[in-house]
Amino acid sequence: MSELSVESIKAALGTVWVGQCVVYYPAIGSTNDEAKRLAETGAPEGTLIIADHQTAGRGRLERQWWSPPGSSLLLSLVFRPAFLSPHQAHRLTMVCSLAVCDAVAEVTGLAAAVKWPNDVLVDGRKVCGLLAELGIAGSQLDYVVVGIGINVNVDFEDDDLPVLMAPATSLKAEAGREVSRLAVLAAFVRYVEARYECLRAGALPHEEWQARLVTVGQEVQVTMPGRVLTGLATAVDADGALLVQWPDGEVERVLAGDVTLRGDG
Ligand code: BT5
Repeated sequence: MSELSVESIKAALGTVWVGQCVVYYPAIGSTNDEAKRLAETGAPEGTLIIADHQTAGRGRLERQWWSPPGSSLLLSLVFRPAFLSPHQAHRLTMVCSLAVCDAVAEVTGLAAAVKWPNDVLVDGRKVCGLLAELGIAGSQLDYVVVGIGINVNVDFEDDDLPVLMAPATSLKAEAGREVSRLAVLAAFVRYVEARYECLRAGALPHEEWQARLVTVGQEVQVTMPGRVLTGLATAVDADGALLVQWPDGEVERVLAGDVTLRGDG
């Protein structure tokens, strides 16, 4: 029996506005697609779209997000951050990935880290991916949908695992016990709300985010359209761009593209 339902989610959440409007699906293509559809038809800020199973879960660049039914947290949140401009939208990914780290620590005691730009790792393996998608009206943000997939009780050994780009793990595998998806969800949503209120009040999350980034201080291979370069990741800036120093000493802001840590395989 699934532990997720609108009733169980509403009973578990102690937030003021994040998740107060909940849309739950036993199965759906992608919660991000549904969140964007709802955002475009006026869904209020904080709307939570959550599913037990996704048949077309997406990562960046149309990559697949894989999850066995009933094993994961698969959700999207609708934000309407009128106080941010489009190039500042990555701040929401920072807020949400820090909230994932907070929730993982609170519920399991595990220490989570972040891999630029949108992964959460436990013990060096990917436990969560985030996918932010923007709705822009004119030159302003109409909405930002942040999709979050957390491997809560995924059995990577037992399940019919596809080929993944990097090592993956689940909270169950790392904690050595089943983990309540509702407990992780409730903690996550509470931390998102608190962190978003700080962002709205003008506090920037990038220094705390940088302290959590495994990427900073590492040699990274940067794959950008038409070129692959290796350099040293030295910091992130307020908008979440990675500052990479090339061998000739020049520093470049890397915004898009893929960063591979040396030794990722
Ligand atoms: C991401 O993309 O990591 C963002 C994933 C976001 C998924 C959520 S689920 C709820 C919402 N609805 C959606 O449709 N999406 C969001 P990216 O950095 O591009 O990484 C994708 C890559 O991660 C894939 O190509 C695989 O190699 C790997 N991957 C797929 N499923 C995984 C899993 N369960 N655990 C770890 N790695 C996985």
